[in-house]
Amino acid sequence: MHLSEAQLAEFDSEGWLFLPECFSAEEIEVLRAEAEVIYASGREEVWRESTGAPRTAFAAHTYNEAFGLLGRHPRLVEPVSQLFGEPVYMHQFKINAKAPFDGEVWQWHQDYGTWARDDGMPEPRAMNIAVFLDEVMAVNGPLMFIPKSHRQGVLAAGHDTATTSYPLWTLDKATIAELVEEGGIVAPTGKPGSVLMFHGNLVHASPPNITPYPRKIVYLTLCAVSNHIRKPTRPEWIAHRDFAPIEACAEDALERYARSRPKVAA
Ligand SMILES: O=C(O)CCC(=O)C(=O)O
Repeated sequence: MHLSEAQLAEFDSEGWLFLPECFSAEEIEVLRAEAEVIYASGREEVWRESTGAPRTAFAAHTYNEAFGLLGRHPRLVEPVSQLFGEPVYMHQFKINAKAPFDGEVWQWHQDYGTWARDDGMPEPRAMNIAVFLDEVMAVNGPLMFIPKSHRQGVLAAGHDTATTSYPLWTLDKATIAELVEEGGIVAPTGKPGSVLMFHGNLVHASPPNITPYPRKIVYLTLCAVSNHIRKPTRPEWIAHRDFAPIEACAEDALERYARSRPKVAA
């Protein structure tokens, strides 16, 4: 998938891009079913909320065939390589659950703040490209972005290890109020299969999900190969050490896998 000049200009100006319904219902259905199996497993890579509900599952592309294909999918890998002008490797891979009723907040933060401080990533030449596995609605804990905030560079942050089970470098209220004054807040919503990509310095958050509606999103954190991390402090399954360029799978690989595999009970 190739980004147009207009999309590149929009990304540069706003810091994010929404690409509606890039994956078919058949491709998404297999990923959704596999995600539930992973959440129900006792794997150490599945991080939980204080209630025990799943919060995120790391590194599923390394042990699950369907997510392995998604992690190499040309619809995700190509636009990010295009933006960076070089091949990319997988820095992090996670399936965030934002579970019905129990999905907790993700505080205001910049992703690159964590990649730089915790992983020793030299430059913000990495970004999340996310695939909606469920419909993302205004009410079920959508991602919220402060448009244009990626132009601020790395902002001062504090290491919050208390608010949720997942430590994060978060921004203070005064900084958020100032940025919102300028850029406002947007919360992109859309059908399963839609894709969101956003700059590593774009300030974002998501509120708790107190509804019965699920809101699973898969995040591929793709990093320019020359920008690989230098000083990792987190486990390999959170900040990967395999800096080999991703070789994209065939355009229809996930679709063929979905058609060939036996049904997984959700
Ligand atoms: O999935 C979410 O709601 C937020 C995830 C997020 O902010 C992140 O991965 O940096």
